[in-house]
Amino acid sequence: MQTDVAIIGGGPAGLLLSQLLMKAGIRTVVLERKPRDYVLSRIRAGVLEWGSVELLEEAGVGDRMHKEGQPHHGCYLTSDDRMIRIDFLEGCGKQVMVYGQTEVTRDLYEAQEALGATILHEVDDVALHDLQSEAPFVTFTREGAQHRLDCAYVAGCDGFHGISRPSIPAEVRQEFEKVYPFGWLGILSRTPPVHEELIYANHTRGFALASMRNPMLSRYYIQVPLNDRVEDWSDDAFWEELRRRLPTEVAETLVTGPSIEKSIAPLRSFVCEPMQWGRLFLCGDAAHIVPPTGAKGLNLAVSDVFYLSRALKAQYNGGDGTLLTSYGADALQRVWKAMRFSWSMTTMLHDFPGQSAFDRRVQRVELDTLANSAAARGILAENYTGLPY
Ligand code: RFL
Ligand code: PHB
Repeated sequence: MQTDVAIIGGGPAGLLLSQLLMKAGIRTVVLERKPRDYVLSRIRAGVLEWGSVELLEEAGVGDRMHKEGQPHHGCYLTSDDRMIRIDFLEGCGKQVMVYGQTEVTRDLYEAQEALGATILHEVDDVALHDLQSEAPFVTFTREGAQHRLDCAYVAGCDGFHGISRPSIPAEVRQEFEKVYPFGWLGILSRTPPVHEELIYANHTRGFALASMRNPMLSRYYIQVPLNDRVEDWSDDAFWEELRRRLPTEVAETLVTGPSIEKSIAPLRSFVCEPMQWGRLFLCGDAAHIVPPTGAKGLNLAVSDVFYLSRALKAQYNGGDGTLLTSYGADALQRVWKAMRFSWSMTTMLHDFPGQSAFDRRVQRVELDTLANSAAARGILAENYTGLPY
């Protein structure tokens, strides 16, 4: 088997890259470890920066997003009963789109099918070879048989636990990591969202987030200790705890119902440098992880794909390899800004075990600054809606 770009991983990063490259006449093969239904059953991100919206439009998957997604012009940060609105339009003239990652992935699968893409599911034992040469190749097994895929470039889009990042020799890689001492327990329920905008709630009992997917589908999260298990949390216990952490006037309007998904995600900041080695280029969670507090994970995967698709198109369409050489450096500049933002949102809004009275006062001053300074709200709005590519 032969192609131009071998893409490891059929999550949002891999599918979007394949879609943009195929539209430019560049051949791709996507290798995905899981069945398609499994990939589509993962409930993850919910907020798209406007730059992500525009790249999805360019990829030809904007129609359903514009029909079913909800543009949001602001969000709230709250602390006990105090509500601070961050007006995105006033702060930076931009907005975000609330449209679930599950829907983005589904749209991409359908668009890929329409283009006749080669997406191989349930592949195992993927291994990358000769990445420093001009003729790298990928080996894998599928349905019991061994296969070899020859290519010119490999895109590592296989998430945090994939094989691409560890294919860069350990002595070349530098990894930066911060693990947070809590997780997020999230539920999805067929209930109307408690508020028309997202609410990020700081509370002495711990952080909470009220988000949504559509007018009859809500997504809520509460901060929980790392050793809590999903089985420890009944739906009733979840709703009671969420209610306590939201401002009273909001909590009073909360509509509850059975959860249709419930899971705990740990929080971590992680960056691998470099993001490229020879002919291997890492994209998305394969190269970096952010805590979800800034809604940046999926959006960073999309901006990496922007830089890599642009570089590959320049190489294939005009023989110019400059952007490929600078891919990692270009992507990392934006990655580190999102790292800082996600870390600062996480630090400002969560209750850290053992947090001192000093730390609490500093959190309070940060929230005061947002309440009192249009400039501070502008900076938050700029980062939340997405810095320019
Ligand atoms: P993905 O989505 O993890 O996709 C990687 C794909 O690669 C496949 N794969 C392999 N395929 C072949 N061979 C191998 N050896 C392979 N190993 C792995 C996997 O099966 C998978 O299909 O990475 P991608 O495309 O970079 O996209 C990144 C986003 O998915 C991610 O940043 C966000 O979902 C992060 N994230 C969240 N971000 C937000 O902005 N808001 C959220 O609420 C939010 N919640 C989450 C999240 C990530 C989570 N993870 C990764 C545990 C909740 C969770 C639980
Ligand atoms: C979500 O809807 O899942 C969501 C929204 C915003 C975040 C994190 C998660 O910051």
